[in-house]
Amino acid sequence: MHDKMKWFRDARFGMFIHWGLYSMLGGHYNGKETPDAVGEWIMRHMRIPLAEYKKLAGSFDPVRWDAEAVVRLCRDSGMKYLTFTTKHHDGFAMYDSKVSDYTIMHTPFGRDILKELQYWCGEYGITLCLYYSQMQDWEDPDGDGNDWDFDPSKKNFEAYFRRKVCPQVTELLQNYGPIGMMWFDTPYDMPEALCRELRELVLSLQPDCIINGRIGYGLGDYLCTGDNCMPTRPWKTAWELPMTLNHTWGYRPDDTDWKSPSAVIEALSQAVSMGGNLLLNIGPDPLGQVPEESVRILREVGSWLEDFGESIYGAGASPEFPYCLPWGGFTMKDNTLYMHLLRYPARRELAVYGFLTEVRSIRELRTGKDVPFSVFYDPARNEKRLNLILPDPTSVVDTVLKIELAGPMRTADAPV
Ligand code: JFZ
Repeated sequence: MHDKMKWFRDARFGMFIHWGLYSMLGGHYNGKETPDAVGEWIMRHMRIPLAEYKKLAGSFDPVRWDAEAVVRLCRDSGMKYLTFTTKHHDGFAMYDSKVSDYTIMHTPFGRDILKELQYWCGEYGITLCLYYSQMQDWEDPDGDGNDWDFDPSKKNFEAYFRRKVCPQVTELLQNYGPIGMMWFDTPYDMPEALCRELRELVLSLQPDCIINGRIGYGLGDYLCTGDNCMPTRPWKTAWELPMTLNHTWGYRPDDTDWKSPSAVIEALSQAVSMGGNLLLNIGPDPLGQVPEESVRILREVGSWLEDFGESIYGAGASPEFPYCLPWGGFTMKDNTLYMHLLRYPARRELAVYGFLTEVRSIRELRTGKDVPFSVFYDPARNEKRLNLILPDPTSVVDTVLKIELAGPMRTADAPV
């Protein structure tokens, strides 16, 4: 059977790009700082009049933008898909939209960067996905969220939906080739009937396009966690965690509190061990450049993936163990288990309790070196455990051991 979710489950790691007019402000307007951590909400958080904010388009000229470099960074970082903000809450189209003049084509730059991304994603084998803010639109008088330029009591959301959302989503799915996924956002109290209509529209244009959970009302093909929220245990359904590298999605030069490459690798490995994906954000600056720190972090993640990617791509969660695993967690692919040693134990003998399946071999993933092991059974306690003698770590973040099983993985049930 054709499974349109397969590429998504196999990919595990994607690049989020938040880029728009807000990137030009970098969290500051008229000498004042926006009150919230995120930069892309500045128009609403500072109640910037639409007429003022729109002027930004008149000087949007990101001459350093290099779509190929960005897509290559995506590939070199080990990411398999790229989700681009085609229209964020500010309502500005970062592609050639004919629906209104509020687009990148009406800036000094005047290039359809989405076409460029489509081309380079094709060249580098990256699945192109599109973020689109369907409910909030601070430019449209009837869109949600702008209550300083427009009177909320006079809003006709359905009019905006038919005038802007449907035609733009149609353009996006007709003019840019096969799209892996539509990434909708902040559905709030959008009427369910319209959410259903939106889903139908997407599927009528591209039946294989998947839809994220933030379309609302459980109509998505997978669950989106809250931003930066990691589940506590494996979820059966497909899911994705959107994560920032600092504290903002849109560019903010004053936010230098970056996550370490180790923290990202840990999040990725944890996400996969719970059956999910990580969508990691970059926010290009007003000239179109990806902040240097972001590039540095991504490259380190990419270099870890070069050695240990086998434990991530196409892998998923293993059955749960009755005990927590203080050293890290497992990912699994068919009858192969990957042991992620995120907190390398000081003692070299390690026991995994409740490990029931027969083990064929254990090797350190990067070097292929054999890892000595034995299975221990304690009849009086009716308890089985796997004992290993750990090798020297081969990564300062996450050394991975590859465990070949004789059959499907089984673990002991937790006593109830
Ligand atoms: C939304 C946007 O408002 C934000 O600007 C950014 O694009 C982000 C990826 O998505 O923000 C959210 C949406 C949902 C949650 C948190 C922030 N949530 O469910 O916790």
